[in-house]
Amino acid sequence: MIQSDLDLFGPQPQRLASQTVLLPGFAVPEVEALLDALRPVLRAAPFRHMRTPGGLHMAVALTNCGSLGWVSDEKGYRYSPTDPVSGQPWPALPPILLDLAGRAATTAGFDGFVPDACLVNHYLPGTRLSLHQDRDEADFGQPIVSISLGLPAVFLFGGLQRSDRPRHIPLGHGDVLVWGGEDRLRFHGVLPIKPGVHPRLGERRINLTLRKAG
Ligand code: MD3
Ligand code: FE
Repeated sequence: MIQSDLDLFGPQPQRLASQTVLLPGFAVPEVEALLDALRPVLRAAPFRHMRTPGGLHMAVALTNCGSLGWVSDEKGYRYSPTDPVSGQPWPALPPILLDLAGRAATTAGFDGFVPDACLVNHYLPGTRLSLHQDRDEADFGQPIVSISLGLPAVFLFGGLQRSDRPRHIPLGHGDVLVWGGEDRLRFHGVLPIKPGVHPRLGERRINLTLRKAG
């Protein structure tokens, strides 16, 4: 039997909410170029577990590139032009990331997105990210673009109240998610990553979120 429903052009964009679009596999053609661009970033600014204002360490390890980077310490959460570990400016945003983020945003209906910050999250199997809002950026009118690489995750897509029951959205290698407008302040998180080995990235998930922070 000939398989007639094979989707030769890949899955189509999915609107998860009025201003949230999932672009399945959007980054797949760019993965090797993205990893090549990420390598020098991670050399200059390795992943680290930041301290929370409560004095604990985050389960997710993270780093940044761009003119601003998200940091957390005993004093709170904020964006900083320098890496607190090296004392140096964060590595520059690689052009491929800027380009991919701009094209993803345009595809999702947000034209002219020029991020100045890329937060890079590193998850091992078992790592989770609890429900939160992204509210440290200067202008909530700007969208955010997220690129998932490596092991699959279940993304928790909540509402504007912490108590709104979140939907479970599977995110795979190369998937890109774009959200803005009225969805910008939705609560969200990531369930513990299931054990596994990704053929390209091994036992890890990496998520890049591109933001206009300043
Ligand atoms: C949709 N990162 O770094 S990105 C974060 O996978 C963060 O590492 C997660 O939350 C990660 O702050 C999730 C996808 C995402 C994030 C926020 C959203 C999608 C969203 C907010 C509203 C709607
Ligand atoms: Fe977030």
